[in-house]
Amino acid sequence: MEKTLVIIKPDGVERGLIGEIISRYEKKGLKIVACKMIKANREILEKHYAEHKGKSFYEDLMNYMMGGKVLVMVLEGNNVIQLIRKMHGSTNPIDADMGTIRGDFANKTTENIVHASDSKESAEREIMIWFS
Ligand code: FUP
Repeated sequence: MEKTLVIIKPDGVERGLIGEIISRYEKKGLKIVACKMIKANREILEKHYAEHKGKSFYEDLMNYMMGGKVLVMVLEGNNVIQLIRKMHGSTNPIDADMGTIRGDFANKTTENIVHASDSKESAEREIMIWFS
């Protein structure tokens, strides 16, 4: 069964949106097969966001992700990678459709509440980073 890595980012945790977000996954029939709440350090985030190193938003992104606890999960289900990306909505909340998590709850690209793997390769890599 397909798996993906999901992170509820510090603003989602701080704002008390964990229950709301997880309930959407569960209602969609997706299964949480691993879950932990941690304060991410720079080392793990550098691995996770390696593709963005050097970009203009990289430091802001790192600081934001280190600014509070995150809830990291592995979700399992049919086509879970694409489904979760659809449920999260576009990276920039201005482009995210209403009814998606970012469309409903976010107003900034940096603080966009959730992360999900974008391909099978990313999912495998990210699950190894956070749950090895
Ligand atoms: P996503 O796959 O939707 O999480 O988006 P990306 O991998 O492109 O970006 C990762 C994170 O970097 C985003 F969630 C927010 C941040 N980001 C910015 O702050 N500004 C940008 O222009 C692009 C991304």
